[in-house]
Amino acid sequence: MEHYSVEQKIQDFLAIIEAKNPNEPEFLQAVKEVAVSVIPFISSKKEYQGKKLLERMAEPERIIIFRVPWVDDSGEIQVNRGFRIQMNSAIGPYKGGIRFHPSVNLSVLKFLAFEQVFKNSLTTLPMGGGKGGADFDPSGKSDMEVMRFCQAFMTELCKHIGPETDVPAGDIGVGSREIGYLFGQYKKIRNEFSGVLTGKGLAYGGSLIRPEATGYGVVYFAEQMLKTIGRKIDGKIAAVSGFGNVAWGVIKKLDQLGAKVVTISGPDGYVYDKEGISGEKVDFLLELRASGNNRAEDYTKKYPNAEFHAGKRPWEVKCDIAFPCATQNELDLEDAKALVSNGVMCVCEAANMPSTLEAINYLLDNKVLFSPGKASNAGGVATSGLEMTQNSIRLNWTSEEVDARLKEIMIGIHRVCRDYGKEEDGYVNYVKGANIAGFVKVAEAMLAQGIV
Ligand code: NDP
Ligand code: 2IT
Repeated sequence: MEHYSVEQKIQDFLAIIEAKNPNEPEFLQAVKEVAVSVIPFISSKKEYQGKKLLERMAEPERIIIFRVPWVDDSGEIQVNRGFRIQMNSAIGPYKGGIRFHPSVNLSVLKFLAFEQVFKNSLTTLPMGGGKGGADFDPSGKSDMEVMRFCQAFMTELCKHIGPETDVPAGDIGVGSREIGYLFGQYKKIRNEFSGVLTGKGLAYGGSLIRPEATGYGVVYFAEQMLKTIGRKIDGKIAAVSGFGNVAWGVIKKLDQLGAKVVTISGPDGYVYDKEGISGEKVDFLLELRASGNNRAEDYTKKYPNAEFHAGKRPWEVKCDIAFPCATQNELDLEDAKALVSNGVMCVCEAANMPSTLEAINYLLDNKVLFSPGKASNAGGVATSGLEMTQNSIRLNWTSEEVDARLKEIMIGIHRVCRDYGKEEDGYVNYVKGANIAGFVKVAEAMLAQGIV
């Protein structure tokens, strides 16, 4: 055994995960990224050895898959597939978003639930990890179709969640409208008004700043990263992808802090606005998203000085700081090379796993400041945690109070990532730092609770 190298341990571990989870490329990608950082750490700690901690973390505690039948506006019956992955409850009730998108499948939700466990641990709040969703495509659906779908989805999901068990929230395709319909149906069936969901409207238990929180948190994190090299957000050129909830929050805060945001993107291509997306243009992003067209190109109808690049990603534009805010694997090796050759200093992930493993390794090798989503986008779920606290104490905090707590949490996450991720030459590997720091709290709780 003494010649059993760490490299070999990683290979053997991944071979088992791969055999157990065939046809799940996104899940394997997420596990691999964590294993490469965490297995060497486990090997260096006697108390963690032989406990199968990572093996246990990579196996969901429970997966619920269910039929979601509903009737569309033309009277036709539609059948979708619903999921909830209850990944790990060692440090608190399962917590994580719900995604409605045609690309949703078991692999995508398992990768998201796995990431969520580490992310929630990093927030320091008592939240386990989970994720759910459906292969429902909200684009082009009427408001009443979305309502009927949400009701059908919750009719089954409500048997498996609760404020002390599992607390879902929004994600791609699930915003305040959907959370409202989901909450209404839960309350009707369970006859219980509780903090079972976060991202709720202000009138029924929501928290101020939750809509902005993911994006604001990302920029607070980027501020801390830049500070380590003596730089500021002010005056920087920023490239952003997506134009959804997270992209909006990122752009709003970057604009406030004096950066010039020059891109947004959608599934159709990207927009380059050399004058900068600021002021009323930031508010227009909300309208653009609410239109349900999913076309970034529509921005140029309102602001004709901006250019649209069909079928392309924004990473070819020269920028100082880059924020992928759309979806998984939207920044690959070629994109990473383009960013580096254009002199990017910081790539801060806002979406979940937007960069491929090859892209991450290239950015790390080139000593770019790079932060994984599980660290830099944790402000969304952290503020969900603050919403749960306000629901429990039956009080509402002011925007200033929530924002101050969010900022403090992001600074704390940055600090632990730096502490665990600092390399001999002083470069901070935030991927390693986030994985190890996120792992430790969950591991300690699991060890204390026995083999369950
Ligand atoms: P939104 O639904 O508001 O926006 C998502 C954007 O990404 C849309 O423009 C969407 O367009 C686009 N998109 C989605 N899937 C694809 C795809 N396969 N290819 C190209 N574009 C795509 O979602 P959010 O802003 O909430 O989420 C964005 C990212 O941030 C996701 O990775 C999410 O998991 C992550 N995140 C969200 C948090 C939150 O609090 N909301 C918290 C932390 C992370 P379209 O619908 O047309 O595909
Ligand atoms: O990916 C995420 O962290 C989210 N979609 C937010 C989850 C939450 O429970 O607020």
